[in-house]
Amino acid sequence: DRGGDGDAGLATKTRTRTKRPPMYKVMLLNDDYTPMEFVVHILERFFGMTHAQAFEIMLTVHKKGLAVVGVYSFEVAETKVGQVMDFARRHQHPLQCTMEKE
Ligand code: TYC
Repeated sequence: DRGGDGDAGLATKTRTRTKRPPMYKVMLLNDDYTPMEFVVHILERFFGMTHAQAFEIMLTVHKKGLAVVGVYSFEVAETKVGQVMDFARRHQHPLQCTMEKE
């Protein structure tokens, strides 16, 4: 049986907690140098947004300083952050992308 009776055979119930995995917000940060169109391109390419959605989120980051661009499992969030940081670095833009537990 399951339960802490030292296997005297008494059926004591132990509750099994099913925890949802934690989710992670992926955020883009504003800066003064990365071109707006480059940010729009990133949002289309790595976050599956339409051009209109991407433009809107880019403007939010530009005006507010940052925005959440998606919420994912740890592994997916880590991959997205890596893809954005690599792509920005390859194009010599200072764009920053970070993740944070929800
Ligand atoms: N502020 C940038 C500009 O004026 C545009 C920008 C938007 C940069 C979003 C980064 O995450 C960003 N060219």
